[in-house]
This record gives sequence, structure tokens and C-alpha cells, in this order.
Amino acid sequence: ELQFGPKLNAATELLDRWVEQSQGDRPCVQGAGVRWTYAQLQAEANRIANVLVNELGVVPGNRVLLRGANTPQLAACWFAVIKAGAIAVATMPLLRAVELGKVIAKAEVTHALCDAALADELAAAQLQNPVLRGICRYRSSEPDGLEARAARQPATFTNVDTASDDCALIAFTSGTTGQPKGTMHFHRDVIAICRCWPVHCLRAEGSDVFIGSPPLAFTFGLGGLLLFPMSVGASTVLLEKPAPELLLAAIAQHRATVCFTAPTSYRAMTPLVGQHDLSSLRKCVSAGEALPAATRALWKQATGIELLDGIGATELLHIFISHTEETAKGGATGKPVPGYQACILDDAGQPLRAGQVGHLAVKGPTGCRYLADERQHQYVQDGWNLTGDSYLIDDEGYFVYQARTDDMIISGGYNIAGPEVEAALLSHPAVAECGVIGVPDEERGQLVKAFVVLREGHAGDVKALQDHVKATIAPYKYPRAIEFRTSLPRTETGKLQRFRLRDTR
Ligand code: 3UK
Repeated sequence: ELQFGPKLNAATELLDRWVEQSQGDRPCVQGAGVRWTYAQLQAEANRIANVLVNELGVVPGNRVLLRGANTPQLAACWFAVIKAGAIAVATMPLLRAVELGKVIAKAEVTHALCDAALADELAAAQLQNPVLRGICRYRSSEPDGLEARAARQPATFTNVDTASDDCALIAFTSGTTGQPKGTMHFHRDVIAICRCWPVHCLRAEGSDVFIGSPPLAFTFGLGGLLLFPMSVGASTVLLEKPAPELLLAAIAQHRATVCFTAPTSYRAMTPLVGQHDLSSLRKCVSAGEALPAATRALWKQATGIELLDGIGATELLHIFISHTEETAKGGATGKPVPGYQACILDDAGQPLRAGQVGHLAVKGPTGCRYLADERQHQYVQDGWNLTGDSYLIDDEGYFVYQARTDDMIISGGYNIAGPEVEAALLSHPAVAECGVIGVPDEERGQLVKAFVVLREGHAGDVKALQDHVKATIAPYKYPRAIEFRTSLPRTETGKLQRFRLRDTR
């Protein structure tokens, strides 16, 4: 089923197909004041594709930057780019001019569709990067805005006859360290991810209503909130502001059934669950960071729902190791998603046995293709994708996350995984959030240090937290230093930026 012919356009498969099969009246996408069926999204995307081709001069292979919060309008722009045979370069809404400039230069972006509310930073970036020929603003009432232009175009469009291995999108990594890298994904990759994890692990249906927080510029959000619902004819709610309390209210309001967000968001929602009617909810997906056992337990207690954890990466487009509902096992990430293979390698690239900690290596229908980046040869070796994560396989074949390889702490001759210490701290009632890093220490090489955000009404008791860790995991892993903070540095995708904790010490 993962064999593709020479020709494939992802928009034909995910969007036009439903209209062709007389399913165009199904609800498809809502948010930002609109509510579109499949036929309506198709018409919107067709008009925009006509603007791209007839007015803006886009030709197949052009890179088109997309900038905006999650909205149906952004989804229409994404499909328009795919229909036109161009390459979608979606960017995170919080990016500033300097970062946008890097994306434009690196991806050789020639055109942009930008939410009018976020256009200033992009205009500033364009001044420094004239390779970007034009910016067309959407959700704008200007006469040259996208809506006015689209209204003058026909609602029909013949999708460009792309090859299955033509590039469909360039996604940038979120940059927990260093410079963001652009990753290329083909039309067949877009369809492949819809046929792997959603089919075998998520098992959503046409009647489902998807909702969540990750931006469509993050492939976790692109898949979870747009591609996967559309691959089964379901509908999706796109939220411009998905903070935990707003997400909860939106789940209740839209009677959402499938939720995608990060572990920290589930944790932050937990104490507020009782204030909302979440009876519609049946599946909750967690990814982006390791899911602490305490967060899984809290969510289960509050909602009765077992979180579906899975690890994905921008380089692999989406999730490749995951639980299913039947096999959710606290503390582990799950097993390779059917279609993918995974193993654990030592530093020399040799496979390790069960229980041994090493580098996670993955192979499957999707994989890493960096855009002009020498790090390609580090990420892909012998056909295996090395994700930069330390893992072990337990004796039941479950993959157990340890840390980002760069985040392993070596203290007094011991290897200590920061996230394991974080998980132990998170099981203490006083801890709302925490981050654990290694700090240089003359005697021990590195010293385990924790940054802790306290829950409201709790005092910062260093000794009590240290004793709790010693009683929960091997005592030598306890944080010898603890600093209290009011918040922790996170990426827009909800990931803890440990490198910033190291810098701000
Ligand atoms: C970490 C996890 C433990 C891990 C992503 C789902 O996160 C995504 O992509 P990124 O490129 O980051 C990849 C890295 O994030 N990670 C993600 N999920 C988990 N660690 N448990 C998890 N469940 O270090 C990985 O290498 O930002 C996630 C779908 C699409 C994605 N792009």
C-alpha cells in the first residue's frame, strides 16, 4: 500500500478526492470565523492556486513561504501551493525578521502568502532578501489582498501533474540547538505518513473532530491537524490561540474527539479539566517531547483517557515510534510504527542488545533530506536516520527514551538522563514544570542541576525535592543544585530549550 506510481499530487489525494467521491458536503475545517466543507475548502484553494499561477507568476518548483497562525485560510493557502506544484515553506508565527530572512535565503523563497496581522516582520525580512519577489497578504480587506484577488478567479483548478518524488514542502526544524535546518519532503512522503501512524496507531474515523495546538508550520501540527483528519474525511478545528485554558474551552465548544498537543500542555490543562465538558474527547496524542509518567497518570486521572505518545521528527515528517491504545506502557515511547524499522546503535554504529543505551536509528518510507546542509551525513548513515536521541529497548521490545544525546549528563562517572530526573521531580505535587541540565563541576565533571517552576501555593523546599528524587530513582541521580524560576524557556513547539538554561546559569 506504500507503493506509489510515478505521478502523485498530495492535494488530489487529500482534498479533491472527497469532492470527486460526492463527499464534498462533509464538514472539513473551521476556525477564525469560518466553517468550510471539503467542497468549500477545495474552491478556496482553487481560487488561491489561480492567483498564484495567473497573477503572481508562480511556476512548479517555486518555493512559497506561508506565514500565519492556524486558520482555515492558512490551510487553503497550503493546498493552493501544493495544487500549483510549488513547494510550501510554512513558518512559525513567532519568527522575527532575522529568522525569516534565513528561511528565505536558505529555501530560496520567491513568493509569500502572509496573514496581514503578521506581515510587518516579513516585509522587513524582504528588504534584506530581494530573492523574495512578492508578499500577498491574506485575511486583509486591501484591494490587492489575497481575498480580493481570489474573488476574481475561477473556483476550478487543474492540479499540476507532479511526480510522486517532487518536493511538496520544506519544513524547518524548531532549533532546540543551533541553526534551523530545512528538510525536504515529497508528495509521496505526505501520503505515506497518512497511511502509517494514523492507520495503525491513531485509528480515527470520518466522524472525528480534530483539535490541538501545534502550528501547521510544525509537521506535528500539519499532520495531526490537517493531513490526518483529511485522509479519513474527518473535520478539524484550527485555533489561532491554543493556550491550555483556551484549548480546553474549544474542545468543549466544538465537541472535539481527537486532541494533539505537547506533554507540557496536557500537564497545564490537568487542573482545569473539571471546569469543562470534555465528554466528547476520545483520543489524546502527545508528542514533541518525552511524556513523563506523572503527566500520563495525571491526564488519565482527570479525563479517563490514556495518552497516545509517539516520537516524531521534522526530518522524518511525522511519528515513527508510538503506542497504540492497547499497548500504552508508561515510561516507554512504544514500538516502531508499521512501515518503519528502528534499532539502537553504539558509537561505532553496531546494534546493541536489549537494555543497552545507545543512538536511536530509524528507517522507513520517509527520511531526512536536508536542504544544502553538511549535517545530512550525520543524520543519515548507512541508510539509517540518526535522530540524536538516546534510547534503549526493554525486554518486551518497547523503546524507552533516555535523553537527547546532547543532553546526557555525565556526573561522577555516571550517565544520567536529564529527562529521567525531570520525570521524578514532576511526580512531586509542588512541581509544575522543570528542566534538568548538567553544569560544569571540577570534582564530578558535571553536576545535575534542576530548574523548577512551583505550583501555586507551594513553597520551594530544596531538600524535600532532593529527597523525593532519591526515593523515586537511583539516589546518585538527584539534583545537587535546584534553582526556582517563574517560567522555563520553550520553543514555539513546546520544547524545553535546555541550551538556554545552560547559557543563563
Ligand atoms: C523529540 C520526543 C521523546 C526527540 C515531531 C511528532 O517533535 C517533532 O519534531 P522536531 O523536529 O523534534 C524531534 C525530536 O523531538 N521528541 C519528539 N517526540 C518525542 N522525545 N518522546 C516523544 N514522544 O528528541 C526528537 O528527535 O521538532 C513530533 C510529529 C512530528 C514532529 N516533527
